[in-house]
Amino acid sequence: MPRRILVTGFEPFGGDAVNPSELIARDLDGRRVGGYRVVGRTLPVDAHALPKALAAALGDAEEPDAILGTGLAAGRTALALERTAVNLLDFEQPDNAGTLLSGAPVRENGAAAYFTNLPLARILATWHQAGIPGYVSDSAGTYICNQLFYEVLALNERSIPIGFVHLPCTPELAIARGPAKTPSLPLELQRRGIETLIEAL
Ligand code: PCA
Repeated sequence: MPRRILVTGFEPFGGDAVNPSELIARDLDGRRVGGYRVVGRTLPVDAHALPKALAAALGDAEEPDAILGTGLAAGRTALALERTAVNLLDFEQPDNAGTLLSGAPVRENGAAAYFTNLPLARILATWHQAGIPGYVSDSAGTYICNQLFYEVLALNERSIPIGFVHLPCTPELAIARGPAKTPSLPLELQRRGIETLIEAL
């Protein structure tokens, strides 16, 4: 039986028509990538609903052998491999349920932060060899993506590989937001970046 990797994306938020992370997670669902069978799921941009939706996705993936979260971070210039998740929810904009959290913990009495256990240097080298621009980011922010990343790292009792990638806008999103100030990469290249990362695990 191939190993299973849970790949999560997020629904659109903040006025964007689509979220590339959702499109990629959907596209990869059920596919074989590297040594893994992908279980691709979309999560809500909703701080209160997220833990339950994550539990359901983890159930679908039946104790996955790896987890890769993905989300959109408009303004990023390339694929951003996140190193750190922090125990902080401090939103600049409400989530899709209208919740605006300030200075709240992801988990009461949780560790201040967690690091990913992915092989960052190897993934970067593999990306660059494959012509995919990517870099290591030291902050996944303090919004819903950081919440997910923190939750999956906090739950990691079996020490499986867990990572998170922030994606830039697609060209379509950049055009809608104002192309003079919004960097973008084609969805196809972003998808190949996610596949290449899974192959490098
Ligand atoms: N990006 C947001 C939440 C959902 C998403 O795709 C974030 O960076 O927190």
